[in-house]
Amino acid sequence: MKKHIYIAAILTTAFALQSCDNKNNKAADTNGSVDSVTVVDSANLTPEPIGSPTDVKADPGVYQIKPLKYGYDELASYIDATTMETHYGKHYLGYINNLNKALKEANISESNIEKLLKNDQAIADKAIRNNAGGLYNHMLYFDIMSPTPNQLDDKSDLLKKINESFGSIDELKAKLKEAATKQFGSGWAWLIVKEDGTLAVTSTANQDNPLMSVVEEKGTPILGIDVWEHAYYLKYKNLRADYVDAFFNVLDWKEVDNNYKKAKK
Ligand code: MN3
Repeated sequence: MKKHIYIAAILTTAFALQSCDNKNNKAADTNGSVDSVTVVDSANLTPEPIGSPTDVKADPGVYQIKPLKYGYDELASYIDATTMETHYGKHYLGYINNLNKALKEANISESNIEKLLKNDQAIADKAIRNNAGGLYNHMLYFDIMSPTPNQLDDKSDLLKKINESFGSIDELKAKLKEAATKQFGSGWAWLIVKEDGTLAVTSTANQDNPLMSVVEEKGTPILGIDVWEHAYYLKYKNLRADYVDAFFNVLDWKEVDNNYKKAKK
């Protein structure tokens, strides 16, 4: 028995030494010139953004694209540049061009997006419903994000209202995260101001919007989280909740506060 343990110990030591030797060889190879292993920097795997947001222009029509206030790569710690470029320069732009086309076909010239969303006759047209929602929702989404986000002022009416309605900012965030993760398939999670002035957390499917009469809970959106996979899949894959946490890190509460002030008027 003792002999077996002794042999096992020798074999284990020999294996450990061999393994150590392999590691040393690998280290030597990395420093050497012929068989050196190229260390791949994962950052280099992300393609460079093709262009600049200022190059993105909608086709002639009633609506034009709203300029992005930051570069595609400026939110990169939380939302990668490729996602931002595709989202702003392809998806958002697509909604605008398709809306202009649909309006032209329907012979509608309403140039106020809020009024268009509230116009039941216009929204009965599926192309107008999807693309007018797409335009408004993305305009809001890109506007409330920032590489240098502000928190709410302690004395702001919005913070008081949030504390009254949800208990705290953190409890509001938990509610928004729940709405965002529970939304089945593509859609949006919202913080809205209802007609009676109260705040509510809601969600809508596809590109529907709380200003439309077709949604369950109506109101004016002041914060919107895009939960379509195109908003997060490259970096977060199926982990929508992680993307929502990341979104809160680039959410500029000063913009949400501005939206709140406008919604109250
Ligand atoms: Mn989107």
